[in-house]
Amino acid sequence: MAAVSGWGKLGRSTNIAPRGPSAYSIPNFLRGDCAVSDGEVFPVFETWAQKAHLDAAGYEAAAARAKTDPDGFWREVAGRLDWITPPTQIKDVSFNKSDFRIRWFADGVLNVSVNCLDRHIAARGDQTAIIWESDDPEIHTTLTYRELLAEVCRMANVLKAKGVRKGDRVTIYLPMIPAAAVAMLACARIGAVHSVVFGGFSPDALAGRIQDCDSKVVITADEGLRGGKTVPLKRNVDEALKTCPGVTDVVVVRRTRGEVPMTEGRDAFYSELKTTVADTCEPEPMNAEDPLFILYTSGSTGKPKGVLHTTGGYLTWAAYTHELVFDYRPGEIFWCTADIGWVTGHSYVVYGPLANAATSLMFEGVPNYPTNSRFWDVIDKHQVEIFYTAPTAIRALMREGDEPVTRTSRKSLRLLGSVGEPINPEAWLWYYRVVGEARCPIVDTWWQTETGGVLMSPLPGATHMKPGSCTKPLPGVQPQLVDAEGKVLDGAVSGNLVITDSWPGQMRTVYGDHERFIATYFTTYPGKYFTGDGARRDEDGDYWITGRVDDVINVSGHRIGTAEVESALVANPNVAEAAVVGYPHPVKGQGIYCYVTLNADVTPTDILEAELKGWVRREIGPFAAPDVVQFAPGLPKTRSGKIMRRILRKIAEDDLSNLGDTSTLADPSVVDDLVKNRTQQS
Ligand code: 6R9
Repeated sequence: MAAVSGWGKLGRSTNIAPRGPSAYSIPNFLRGDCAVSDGEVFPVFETWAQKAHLDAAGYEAAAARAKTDPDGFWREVAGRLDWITPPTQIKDVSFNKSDFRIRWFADGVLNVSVNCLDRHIAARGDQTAIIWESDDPEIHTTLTYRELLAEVCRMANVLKAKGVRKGDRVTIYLPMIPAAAVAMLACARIGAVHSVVFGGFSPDALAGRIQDCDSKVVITADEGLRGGKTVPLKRNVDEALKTCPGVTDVVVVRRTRGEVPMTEGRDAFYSELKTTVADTCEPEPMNAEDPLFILYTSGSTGKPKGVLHTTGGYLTWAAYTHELVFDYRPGEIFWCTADIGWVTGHSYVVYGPLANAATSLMFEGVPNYPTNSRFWDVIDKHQVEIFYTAPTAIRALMREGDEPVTRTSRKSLRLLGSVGEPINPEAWLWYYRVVGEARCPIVDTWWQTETGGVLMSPLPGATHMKPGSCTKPLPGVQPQLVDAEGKVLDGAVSGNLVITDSWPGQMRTVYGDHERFIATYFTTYPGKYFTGDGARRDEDGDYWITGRVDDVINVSGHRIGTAEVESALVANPNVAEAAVVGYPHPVKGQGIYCYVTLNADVTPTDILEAELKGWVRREIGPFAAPDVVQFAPGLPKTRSGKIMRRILRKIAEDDLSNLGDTSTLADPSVVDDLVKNRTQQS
């Protein structure tokens, strides 16, 4: 059946109900308390302490100043950008409901594309801004800052010719090709607000995102190419637009040159449009608090949230953290493997690196194509110095043994990074010893779509490393652990992670639903930003993220709301009810475990199981395909009808000795059935 306004039928609508730390569904191997204990500390390399932007004393001083002289500190941080009008108002924030506001640098005026491009031209116009490594290892291209600026101006002029004006939303549905960065920067140049939708999302998911922010223009490609397989992007757009009557124009970038249908009067090829426009374009002066982009992310309710970031604070934070965390120097070759469809791609493929005059490597392919040496071959080919990827990729490659790594040189590498999910100590140590040959520090960076950039990470010249710990907050970031009732927890303890004060890169609202923004993030613990994550703090004050405490699961570093998967499942005509939980998965971190109750007249079969997995793939996207579907004649419910997810999580985790109190269930016998028929995970 057709989903409601493209979002999938909305299932539960609950506020985040934090579980106590004891209820975390975190596998033991991710807890940090297995074979490698917190005892294992890797001190700062002496050479790094000497040359890094911040050493330990510098870090302490910056953190202290951010507390005692916040305006002076943040003014200085923002001073790294070129402002048309430098801000005189620095921080204007209240997390309290009565006078809630988050404003940074509010009277400042600037343009993001100027900061990422124009200002580098005089000294670095001929430096490579983007190295594009294609899916095919034989093909790569480079764009200098001068070339990138001209291309951005052309795209900006094309958008203007399509009627796009300051404040209008533009949806970008592109593969990892330079045009993706060009499209983002072109929007920034003319003050349009981009919404990048990951190319792995289904037409239905794309439609929901287009409708929610009411984009009139969509930028896409004929097809994507990953691991030798094509992705039908334009066809997906055509499908999505059947329910998006507001879209007037589709700009199609040619990637594979595959045959795609073009709708007369709506669709046009970028290669033709760009010959009709100039390669210069006046940048739009933007207020610091004008929106820069919207990025949809999963929460604990069915409908993804349009996380809105603004101009001055976001760029300040992306640039500052990129320099500090990676100890970045202009001209170094930086590779973040994230797709631009996720926040990591926004902040550390495009905005942070380009604001800092980096050479940013953009990779179209996948880690295991054509061989398991691909990452390391690319590092050698382009002499990459800083490499930033996700634990799931590290775990997958680790399984293939050391040889695909050790047969490459990797001599250019000097720093490694990890992001997206907790990294288990085994994977950390393999990354450290085999990939980095014990000579590259690892920065385990904890952050979120909502935070704009890194909030906690070791700094290579300042902080010791512990496998599995994101260690300390960056200067100006104030984490706190609280219990389920909001009591502040001190010392070495586990709890729910909140941030007590703002930082410039913080999201400003949920697009179109400010109430939801406040309800989601600031009411569970009034006056504090609730991250949705649980964490442990050890005796040294180092933080260990234990994972989500809400109904969000993290599959290969992709955030998926269990409610989204449930909504997709119940939209299937055979399904009466569904409950979805995460369970430990050796490569993906978490896998998707679905309990499905079928309609009375439907017989459970292997074919139906496969059909439901395929159904979710199509409804949301391939990355959300269930790992396990268990048919359940009944779900464990309280007498008031609430599904007891705690029990479902325990069964999925195969932790049967610890099902807890089932006496409050309306029908305790359903649990026996679920346990008896528990599906063995692959
Ligand atoms: C940047 C990004 C955010 C969620 C976050 C947390 C998990 C991210 C992590 C980490 C442990 C790290 N997460 N980095 N957990 N250690 N270094 O991933 O944004 O897609 O919004 O996901 O990812 O659970 O809350 P996003």
